[in-house]
Formats: sequence, structure tokens, C-alpha cells
Amino acid sequence: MKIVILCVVSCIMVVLAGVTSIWLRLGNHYTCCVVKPDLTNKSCFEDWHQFNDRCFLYIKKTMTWLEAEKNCQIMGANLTSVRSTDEYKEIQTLTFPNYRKSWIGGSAPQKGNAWRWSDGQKFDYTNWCYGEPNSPEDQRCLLMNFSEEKCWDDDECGLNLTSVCARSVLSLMD
Ligand SMILES: *[C@@H]1O[C@H](CO)[C@@H](O)[C@H](O)[C@H]1NC(C)=O
Ligand SMILES: *[C@@H]1O[C@H](CO)[C@@H](O)[C@H](O)[C@H]1NC(C)=O
Ligand SMILES: CC(=O)N[C@H]1CO[C@H](CO)[C@@H](O)[C@@H]1O
Ligand SMILES: CC(=O)N[C@H]1CO[C@H](CO)[C@@H](O)[C@@H]1O
Repeated sequence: MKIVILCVVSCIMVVLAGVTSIWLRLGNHYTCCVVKPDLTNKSCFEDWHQFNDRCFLYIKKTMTWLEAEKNCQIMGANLTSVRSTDEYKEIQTLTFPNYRKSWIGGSAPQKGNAWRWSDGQKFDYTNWCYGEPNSPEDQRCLLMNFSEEKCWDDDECGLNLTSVCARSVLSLMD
């Protein structure tokens, strides 16, 4: 990540929302330096794909839904949520060219409970295939790229599938 360091020579306290300032000692006087991430440029780790405010990574290794979520968490991410059609299309491009069925972050952890995203986003946008979800008893995890329509299906959390992780773009606080 590129870091822009703007040094303010006179010692004026700079308090700007979301901006970290540090005091640097130069000889016998202090300088106020503003450190801020350059969000205009790429701010995802190598190999992660940036779209809007998030970074995405397609995981080719197949795992159960829970293993896949834990695998994302090790990287400071969660299985991805989906907030719009544009975002879904973008996430699907990561699974090109095979468009394999892949875990994303939707689950209905308790019997009869509503679907939710593991990253805490509101479960507003959906792209369920026709007639899905259809198995509240034993299929409580959400997979994408189901059928020719490449829509969403509920399936058994113990299936081993590829997956897509997402995290917010990097900031200096990370
Ligand atoms: C989402 O991921 C973060 C960090 O990766 C983790 O702390 C949090 O518990 C995850 N959310 C859920 C519901 O597992
Ligand atoms: C998923 O993989 C694990 C081993 O990694 C295996 O124990 C489990 O049976 C597999 N699940 C299915 C549904 O094949
Ligand atoms: C990696 C990346 O996106 N780099 C860009 C950073 O910003 C400069 C100037 O706008 C571009 O030329 C780089 O391509
Ligand atoms: C596993 C699976 O459902 N794959 C499908 C994903 O979408 C492509 C394109 O529609 C199909 O050709 C695959 O069969």
C-alpha cells in the first residue's frame, strides 16, 4: 500500500476525521506529520481483487462452509456477503472460467432462523434460484453459481466447495 506522508512544517495540530497524525522530532524541533492511506490507488493485498470498498479472494481449495469461513477469518476477512447485482456479477468473475459452486457468507445457523451474512451486513439483496431456499431442515449454508442461471442455493454446510472471502480495503489501522 502506498502511504502519502504530508509533513506540516509548523507545529499545528492537524485533526481531521480518519487521518492519523504523528509528531516527528527533527533536530530540536517537532514536526507534525499527517499519515493517510492513498485510497485512490490499490489498497488490497497482492492477489486480492478490489471492487468498491472491499477486497475479494477466490479460494480454490475445497472446504466445508465453516472451514471456509475460518479460512477467511485468518486473513481478517469473512466469506463474502453480496449487496447488489453489480457486486454479485463482480464476485462471479472471480470464479471464471469454471463458475464452480462456491460458498459465500450466507447461513441460517439455527433451525427456523432467518438467513444472515457472516460479516454482519444486512441480508437485503438476494439472488436465490427459483424455489430456493427449499430445505430449512438440513441445508443451512448458501452457495453461489448454482444451475445454468448461476444463482443461489441452500445446501448442506458439510459439502466441500471452493469459496470467496471478502474484507474491507486496507487502512493504516489494520
Ligand atoms: C468475521 O470476520 C471477523 C474477522 O475476520 C471475525 O472477527 C468475525 O467473528 C467474523 N464474523 C463471524 C460472524 O464469524
Ligand atoms: C469434506 O472433507 C472432509 C475432509 O477434509 C471430509 O471428512 C468430509 O467427509 C467431506 N465432506 C463431504 C460431504 O464429502
Ligand atoms: C496499482 C495501481 O492502481 N496503481 C496506480 C496508482 O495511481 C497511479 C496514478 O493515478 C496510476 O498510474 C497507477 O496505475
Ligand atoms: C457447478 C455449476 O453449477 N456450474 C455451472 C455454472 O455456470 C456455468 C455457466 O452457466 C455452467 O456451465 C456450469 O455448469
